[in-house]
Amino acid sequence: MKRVRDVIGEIGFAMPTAPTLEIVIGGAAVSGIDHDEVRLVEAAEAALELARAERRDILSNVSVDGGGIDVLMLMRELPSAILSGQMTLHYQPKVHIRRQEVASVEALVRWQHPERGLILPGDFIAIAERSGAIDALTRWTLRQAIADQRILASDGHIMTVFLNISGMLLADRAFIDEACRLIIGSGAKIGFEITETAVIREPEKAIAHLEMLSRLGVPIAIDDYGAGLSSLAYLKKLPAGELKIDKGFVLQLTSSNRDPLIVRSTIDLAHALDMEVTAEGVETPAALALLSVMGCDMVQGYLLGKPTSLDVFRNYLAEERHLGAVANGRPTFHRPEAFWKRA
Ligand code: G
Ligand code: MN
Repeated sequence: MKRVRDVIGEIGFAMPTAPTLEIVIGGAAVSGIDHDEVRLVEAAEAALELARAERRDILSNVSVDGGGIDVLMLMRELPSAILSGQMTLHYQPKVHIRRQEVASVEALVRWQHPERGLILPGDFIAIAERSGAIDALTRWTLRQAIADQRILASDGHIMTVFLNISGMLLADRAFIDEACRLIIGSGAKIGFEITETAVIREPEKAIAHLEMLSRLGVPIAIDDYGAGLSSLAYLKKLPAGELKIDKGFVLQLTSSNRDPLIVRSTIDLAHALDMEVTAEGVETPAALALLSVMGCDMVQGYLLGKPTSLDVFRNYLAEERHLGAVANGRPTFHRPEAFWKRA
């Protein structure tokens, strides 16, 4: 069935001091009919945010293949894009259910391409790994996250910023040494999210490096649990304090028969291993309520907060503190759509 939903665009208005109306358009397009609509809307919103900031129209192409992402061209452009400031970090909160507070935050890298618009990590991380640019990209990410963590701390929000680390780098001693040096040297609270697949490539080295990081006080979270080749043997061996259940099990939590059983038993398993559990992809109050009853510790997802620029995230935290003070412990994390559209 062909759906006429190939382009989702939004129109924003910006009023400069002179009483003229200025219109900017941000939009995202994908070719073909088999696509992730959530991702498309997120790309459209990010394009609009950039369109407002730069006061020009931005259209981003989020096609995975065959629709314009030229792998070779991206591979060639990536090193200079890292150096010339085209990368940005977006931040998505992890909210602690019982404590009713933002416990930590995940940094997600985005490529703000001058012609192609926003490119999401799914489209360039594999390219970066293949071309060797992943090392420079992750070093940039780490430095930026350290600087941003210091800004959050100076606002009074002392929280760990978690980065996603590729399996290739986890086995790379030079990278790990540099990461330890930067983290210890800055005193910033930085954590790493790793997938089990990342460990499977070179398990001995990866586990030894993770143990080294953990001894230095860098928290480790296992990301996308259940999505790939999850192995109980690795779960036992990894020095991780947090297990993140993949959004694939959470998005249909309240409409599926099996997902609640899988999520429930994963929460119990992680707790038995002394880990805290984060559910990714929490989009509805019903899912949040069920996870809370199941004893899940933290939640992350569009219901609590979308990935946004550092400034929007700082506003979210400032507003959270303000709303929390007047709400007497009631959950205040939900924001109306308009909140995310403010630049
Ligand atoms: O692999 P990882 O789990 O780190 O992926 C994070 C990505 O998941 C983000 O880039 C974001 O686009 C997406 N995401 C975050 N929250 C939600 C959510 O509530 N629903 C859906 N469908 N995707 C989400
Ligand atoms: Mn992650």
